[in-house]
Amino acid sequence: MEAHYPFTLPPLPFAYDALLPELDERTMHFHHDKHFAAYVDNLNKLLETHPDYQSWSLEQLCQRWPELPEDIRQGVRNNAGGVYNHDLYFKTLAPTPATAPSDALAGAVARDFGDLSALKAAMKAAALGQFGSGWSWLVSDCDGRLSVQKTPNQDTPLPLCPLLCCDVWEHAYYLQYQNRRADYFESWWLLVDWPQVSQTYTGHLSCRPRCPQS
Ligand code: MN3
Repeated sequence: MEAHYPFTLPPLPFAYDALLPELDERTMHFHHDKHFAAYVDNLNKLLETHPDYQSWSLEQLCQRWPELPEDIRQGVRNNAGGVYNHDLYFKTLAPTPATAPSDALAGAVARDFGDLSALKAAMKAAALGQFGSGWSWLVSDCDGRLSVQKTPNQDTPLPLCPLLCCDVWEHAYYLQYQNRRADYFESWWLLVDWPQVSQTYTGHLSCRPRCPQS
């Protein structure tokens, strides 16, 4: 993702039919080319007329939207979040067969959840417990402690470090799964790119860009 305005839509990192049978081509086209693209376009349109904020990074926009002028505040909150969340969502999906977390991440999962199936159960409970549209997250704090969160709409869990997210907006699954959010979650879980999630975790631990200096 670009550091600041103008933001660009990252290409889907795999073929549109690469996630079959778990996620179908039509869902990928609508989700990436229409929904994700719209968040990018809308965010750019909002910032186009506000040059003072064009140097803000995506993460700054996601966290500091309450400081913005009233006419773009809610729009930036929704669309910067939409860009941030979808960037991570597509980046952490992989067409390859199930892979495992790195030793570092697996150790943290064991410490903070017990095992991977307990983490899955926690993320599933967050996904199904999110009323209406939103997200289920695996996040790390500054000390590398993991937790699961849910956020409504396009809110992010920043400044906690997001490692993995499941989009539970109906647009993420309705074409293929209709109202069966639990079935969609089970399929999504099979597609998690654990090497990518592990790399984000390791990178977070080595630079901890969001931690206050102690
Ligand atoms: Mn979505």
